[in-house]
Amino acid sequence: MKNKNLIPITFIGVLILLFSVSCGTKNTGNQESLPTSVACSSSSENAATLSIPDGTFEAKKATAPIQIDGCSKEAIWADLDWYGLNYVWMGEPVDENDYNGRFKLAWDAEYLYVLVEVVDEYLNPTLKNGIENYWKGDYVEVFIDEDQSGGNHKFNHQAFAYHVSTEGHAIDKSTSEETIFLDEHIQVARSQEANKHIWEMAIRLYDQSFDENSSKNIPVPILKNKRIGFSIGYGDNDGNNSRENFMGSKKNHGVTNDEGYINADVFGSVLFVE
Ligand SMILES: [Ca+2]
Ligand SMILES: [Ca+2]
Ligand SMILES: [Ca+2]
Ligand SMILES: [Ca+2]
Repeated sequence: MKNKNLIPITFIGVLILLFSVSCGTKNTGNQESLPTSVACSSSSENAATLSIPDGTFEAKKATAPIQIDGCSKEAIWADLDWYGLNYVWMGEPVDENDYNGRFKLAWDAEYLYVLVEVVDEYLNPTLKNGIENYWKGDYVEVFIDEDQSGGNHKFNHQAFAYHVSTEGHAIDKSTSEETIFLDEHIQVARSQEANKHIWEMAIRLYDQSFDENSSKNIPVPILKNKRIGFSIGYGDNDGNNSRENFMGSKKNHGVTNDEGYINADVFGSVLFVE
């Protein structure tokens, strides 16, 4: 007797295989670089790229779920203009093959969503030489100050400087001055098409009561018209065992443009709008 389930199961298997080739999977760590030549970008060629010197941005409310898979297929990503991620914070000016970056922002009650598109001719694993080198790139750095209080946050959690690694970790300093993973704060997935890299992230907001030794931390819900402290940067390592460039979303980011990991006063902001 023929197995009537054979065709549907085979069909579903093919669908799963196709999906796994075209997109990455949601993860919070240990992600390898995805295959090249994936085609999962939205068509937003006509979108403008806005450079905003004082780093004040708006995030638009998502009315449909956003899947963190490194693919910008969701309709909202095609709707939004880009923000430039090209202020030189450290290093020499770059040509557009070495580096060019831009990003989009969306939100719902649970997450700030960030879509980062970076042209980078060489992607270096962030943690190749161990956790002590987490800031040496390549990585995306997301600065969040949930209550926009400003002030020192180097070894406390009233604000965060998440170093999001190529492996999918969110890294910052603990109150005991150790380097730790805060992977529950950020889901991230990447995709790559030739030298263009997409980093899609969903970020939970935590306030100063966050305790790295507790498993019972409660994220702060996001509300319309709320404004938070925010900046974003990219550390570009092209194989010379160092961060050759640090590029950012805001023209000035404090002393030598490298104060964000200590002082939330220098952050720009995001306003959550509908
Ligand atoms: Ca997606
Ligand atoms: Ca580069
Ligand atoms: Ca704060
Ligand atoms: Ca690089």
